[in-house]
Amino acid sequence: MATRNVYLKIERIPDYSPVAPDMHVSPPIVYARDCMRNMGHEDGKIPDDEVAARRLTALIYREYLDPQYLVPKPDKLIAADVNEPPFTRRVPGTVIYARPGDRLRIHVKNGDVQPHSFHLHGLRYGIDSDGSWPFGTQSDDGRRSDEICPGQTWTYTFEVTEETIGAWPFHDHYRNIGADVNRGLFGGLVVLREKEHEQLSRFPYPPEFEKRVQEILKQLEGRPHKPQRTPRACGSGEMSTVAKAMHGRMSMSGHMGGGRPMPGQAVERSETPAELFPYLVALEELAHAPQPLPRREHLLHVPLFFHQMSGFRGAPVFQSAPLNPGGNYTSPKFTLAATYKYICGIHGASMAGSVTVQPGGPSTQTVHIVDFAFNPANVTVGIDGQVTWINDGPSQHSVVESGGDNLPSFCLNGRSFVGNTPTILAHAGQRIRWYVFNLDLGMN
Ligand SMILES: [Cu+2]
Repeated sequence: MATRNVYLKIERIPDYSPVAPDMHVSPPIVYARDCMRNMGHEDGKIPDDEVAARRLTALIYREYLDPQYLVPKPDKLIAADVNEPPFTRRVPGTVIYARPGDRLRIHVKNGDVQPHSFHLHGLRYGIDSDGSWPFGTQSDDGRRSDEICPGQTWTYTFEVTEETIGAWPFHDHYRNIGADVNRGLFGGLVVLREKEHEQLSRFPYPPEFEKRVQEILKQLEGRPHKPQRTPRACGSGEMSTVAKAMHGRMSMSGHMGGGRPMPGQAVERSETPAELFPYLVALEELAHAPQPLPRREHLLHVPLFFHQMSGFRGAPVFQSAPLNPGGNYTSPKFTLAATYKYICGIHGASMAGSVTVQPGGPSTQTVHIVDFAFNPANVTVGIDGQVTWINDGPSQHSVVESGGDNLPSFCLNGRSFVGNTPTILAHAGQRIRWYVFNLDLGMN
């Protein structure tokens, strides 16, 4: 059997909206669409408050090309999906193609702040590669197959045989599997005969790009490694809310490397070596550009995942700038029935209020801000209503919606509503093969 190594890293995608996964898009991609013009979307668009209400911190298995997890694999999930976001903002993270005769060694590194695992259906494996908690195994150094702690890695081994030709899902199987699968922590493995691999689309790297990257990776291999910080033991307590918020902000800054690990931050950010930096920047840019469609005589491979996306929403649905005395702020139009809690961004949760949006409510409401309260603290508006805050106090204040559970979304490949979901562009007469994965666990 030929051994093939696959490198997956569990990573978060902050502020992911299944109706607008990527903010930096260029035509033909247009997100926040509903081409079926469902209720509330009669103009074919999804309003801003709904785009925000569907946001969550997504989790994915991102595939890398090297054992140091430095260079992400940029290939699209569906080459012919003209709506697919780049690998940086994509759910699920990857689809792996294998062939009979492969011995797959899937190295899973946990870059999240909670433990996770990896569980694959369909292929043959030993008990050390099952990954379903609490039936895992433990290595001599204390790592577990069913509980990969933040910063740790586990290697799962699978044998690919003739009988396993087909499409198989994988997903996190640590404790609360519903919650993490519903954040995007799943993917697919497709076993194809050798000859079918020739027609798989590949990422259009510029000439010499791959060669140069491989050379740099090779040089880096010889370099002495910085001592790894001992990964924090599982069950040693959750991160504080502040540490979590700091971690979130750090990952949102989008810089590769540079930042020093913050106190309380469970995951060490691997520092991107300077030599690689321009290549990774170029890779991201290329992945944002439209890519050539597969040739007419090639079969289109279309892996499609049905699933839900639900989880914690960190990004506020509404938020003012700091308001000087006498200043005011008007919310966006609220199009969804919901209750939003908010606080003063300057003085914190001791100044709190709520906005309830319900059909039949008034179209406007005014809230007076004084030192140190919102008056009235709780207001109700109708659909398409707006709230205006006026700072009547002597101090500066602000209005920040405090987040909570998101509005759950039914998705195809991490995206919701026609116009955002996969849009397959094929040549007349071209054959399409659909691989359909049902990851809808029906748990909420
Ligand atoms: Cu205040």
